[in-house]
Parts: sequence; C-alpha cells; structure tokens
Amino acid sequence: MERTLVLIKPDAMQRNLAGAIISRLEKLGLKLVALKMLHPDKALAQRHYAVHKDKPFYNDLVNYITSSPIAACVFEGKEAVETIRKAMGATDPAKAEKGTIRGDFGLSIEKNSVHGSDSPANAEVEIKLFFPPDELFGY
Ligand code: IDP
Ligand code: MG
Repeated sequence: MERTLVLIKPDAMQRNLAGAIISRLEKLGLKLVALKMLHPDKALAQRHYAVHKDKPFYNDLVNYITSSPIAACVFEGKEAVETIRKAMGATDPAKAEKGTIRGDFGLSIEKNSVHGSDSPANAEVEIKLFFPPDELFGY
C-alpha cells in the first residue's frame, strides 16, 4: 500500500489548524499510520528540503520550517501521494482552488500550511527522515 509524508507547517500549527487538516485527509479514506509533533532542527530541515538547496528561497524556507513545532504524519492508502497532492492544492495559495487545504488555509507561497511528498519514491525517503520503522503502524 502506498504511503506519503505530510507535514503540518508552522503557519497552520500557529493557527490551531492541525486537527482540521488531518481530519480532511482522513476523510479521503486514507489511514493515519504515523503521527508526531516535533520541532525540526536545521539539519533535518536542510535534508528534507535538499532538492531546493540552490533555489533563492531555500534559506528562508529552512528558517521558516524550523520556526515552530510541526506535526509529521504518514498516511497510507491507494494512490496516497496523488490523492493528498490534489487535496493540498497548488503550492501558491493564491493559485490553489477553494476547497483545497492551501486554497482555504494557506497564507503565502512559503507559508502554505502543508507539505506532501510529490512521488512514491520521494515519500519513502522523506518518511525515513522523520520516522524510524517502529513508529509506523500497521493496523
Ligand atoms: P510543494 O510544497 O508544492 O511541493 P515545492 O516547489 O516543492 O512545492 O516547494 C517546497 C516549499 O518551498 C513550498 O511548499 C513552499 O513552502 C516553499 N516555496 C516554494 N516556492 C517558493 C517561492 O517561490 N518563494 C518562497 N517559498 C517557496
Ligand atoms: Mg515539493
């Protein structure tokens, strides 16, 4: 079964939106198989966003994602990656459709409330960054 990593980003945590976001994803029929709150350090943020290290927004992005505790989740289900990417909406909340998480909750292209893995292969790598195997549950 496909798995994907979701992060509830600082802007959503600060506005008490973690439960609302997780609830939307559960309602898609996906199963929550891992969940924790953590305050990511710079090293973890840099590894998670390594593909963006040459982008002009990289340093700001690392500072942002380490600015408060976040919630990390793994969801499992059929086409979990694509299903969650659709539910998140476009990266820029101004371009995301209403009814999507970013369209409804996002504040800016950086503070866009949620991260979701963009492919099953990247999901496997990202899940390993945040969760050791014994924190992933089969039930
Ligand atoms: P994604 O989260 O929709 O996959 P990516 O292009 O992978 O989008 O970018 C990762 C994250 O970097 C975004 O979610 C957003 O927080 C931030 N980001 C992307 N593009 C910009 C930008 O142009 N300016 C500032 N931050 C950005
Ligand atoms: Mg991405």
